[in-house]
Amino acid sequence: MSAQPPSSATTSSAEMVTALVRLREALAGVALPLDVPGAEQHRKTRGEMVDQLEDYVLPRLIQIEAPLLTVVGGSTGAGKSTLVNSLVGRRVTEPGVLRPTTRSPVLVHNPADVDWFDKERILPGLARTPRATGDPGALQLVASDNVPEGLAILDAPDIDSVEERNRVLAAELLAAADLWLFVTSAARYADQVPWEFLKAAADRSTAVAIVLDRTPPDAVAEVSGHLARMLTARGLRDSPLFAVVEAAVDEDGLLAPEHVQEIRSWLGSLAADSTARAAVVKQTLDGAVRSLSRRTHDIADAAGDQLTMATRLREDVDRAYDEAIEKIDDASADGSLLRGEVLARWQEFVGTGELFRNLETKVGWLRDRVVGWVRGKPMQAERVTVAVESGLETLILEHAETAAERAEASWRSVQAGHHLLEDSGRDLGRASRDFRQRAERSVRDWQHGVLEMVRTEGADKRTTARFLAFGVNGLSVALMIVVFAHTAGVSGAEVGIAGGSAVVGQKLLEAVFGDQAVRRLAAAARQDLNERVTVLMDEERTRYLEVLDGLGIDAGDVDSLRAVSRRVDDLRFRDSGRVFETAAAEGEDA
Ligand SMILES: Nc1nc2c(ncn2[C@@H]2O[C@H](COP(=O)(O)OP(=O)(O)OP(=O)(O)O)[C@@H](O)[C@H]2O)c(=O)[nH]1
Ligand SMILES: [Mg+2]
Repeated sequence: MSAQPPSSATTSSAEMVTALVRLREALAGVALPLDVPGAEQHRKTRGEMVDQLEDYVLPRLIQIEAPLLTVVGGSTGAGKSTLVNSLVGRRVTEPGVLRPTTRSPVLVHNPADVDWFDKERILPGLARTPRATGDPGALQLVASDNVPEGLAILDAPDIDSVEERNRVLAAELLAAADLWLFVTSAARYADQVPWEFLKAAADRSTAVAIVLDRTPPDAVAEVSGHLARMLTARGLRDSPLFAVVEAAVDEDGLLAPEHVQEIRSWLGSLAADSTARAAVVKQTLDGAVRSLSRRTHDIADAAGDQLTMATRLREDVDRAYDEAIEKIDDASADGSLLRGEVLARWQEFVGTGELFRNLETKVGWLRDRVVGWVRGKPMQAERVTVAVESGLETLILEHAETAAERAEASWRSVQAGHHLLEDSGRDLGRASRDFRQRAERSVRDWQHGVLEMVRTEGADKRTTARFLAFGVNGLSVALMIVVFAHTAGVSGAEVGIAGGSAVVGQKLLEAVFGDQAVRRLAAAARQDLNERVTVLMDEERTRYLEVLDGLGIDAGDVDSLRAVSRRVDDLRFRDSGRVFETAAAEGEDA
């Protein structure tokens, strides 16, 4: 072939090829993993679209002069294989009594056209074979002089097969056809499945010819009249309709040539007329591209539904864990930790008795005296630390369990979340196995941090009698107690036993560091605890979020799908405008 400067037509088709390759990538790349309503259908549609782009649209666009591929499709036992054999004039594909018969597609072409049908060019998913294999993953190629150059005939499996593999393959082959030779029989022509296919063909303006096969001679007029009306009503008025009467087959299973003569000569004249052939190809190809671009918006909608569901599932998790963090923060400051062991050990440390009897009336006076009353006892300070550690751990653990349960329950309440939990293979409804250990470490680190805070704050006070009286340990447990009563309104008349205990801590610290410093230290210690709890909970939250992130749902998918579809449409409109301009220019010349 001699090199030619690219004409505007080849430039435009090159742009269209690029746009369709992008469309293929965008479709293949979009993640539709969540089981939202309609997802299964959308995944199927997406698969068919990708297949059609690879099997037919792209190869056809790149090799616009390739032979016209006629796919013979229809219901099981309609007589497709018999028809193909009769058209070719010899037994190239097995007809049969057992249904379904044809499992492996057979493509019959003129010997001169052989190069057009290798695997690199069309239907790349099917291995090529020169002989019958019965393998649905193989395409048998048969060369025959009885098939005109420029036109090939493919015998497909049944569209309504009991075998799914057959149905899927039949649909894939029809999607790769330039022309459908759709075979139905007098007995079956009103069936639903064939009409679903024909409707899809009409929607996509696929070129279709109908063969009404195996019709008793005396019923031909009536049945074909009825069928013609059905075709008209379903948007296929322009499709040629051929009737083949029920006649005996010879020992090779072939019908006498005169019975298929009409179809044969129609196909022959189509093959001979390059303009007519190009028109058929263009009709089907344009229809396929238009339909692909339209359906891309459905897939974009589906991608949007995925995103909405993923967002909802993410919010479920965030709500559960944010609430856990908030509740722990509340509970660690509203006095609720000043109970049980913590309270008992603290009281042991600071002593009770007279101090508390005087509290209500003598809060102001207390500050100066408290140091005198309370005796720092290192052993007891240590016990308070241990009690605080276990109280905090229990609090954190409880909320981690609750958050895990809540997140799981809200996922379980929708099918998409339910399946995600099943597929994750993890027990997300409980806190992580090592959570207790991590919580312990975290609480101890916090306590250590509090100790450091007190140590730093007291750097220049280390030698004062008050500081020495309680030591860093005693003052830091006091600070923890103050944190635990931070929001409890512990002052003056509101004090209860627990509050009273906190007041002692407060006064003690104030006596050493001053009011302002105590407020600052308590706020910092509380903040530090909150940060550590947040880290712990975020690690727990991540288990769920990893499941979501692993799905590959990309917020950009919706827009990129719509953008590639628009690009295809723009090129379609521009190209159809160009055809129109060319036609107009030709009109002027004439
Ligand atoms: N007498 C007669 N028998 C026919 C005719 N067409 C098909 N048959 C018989 O009907 C049976 C099925 O025909 P096939 O050509 O295998 O049908 P098919 O549509 O290819 O069937 P599948 O491959 O299963 O989808 C075979 O036994 C054929 O011999 C016909 O026009 N006349
Ligand atoms: Mg068959």
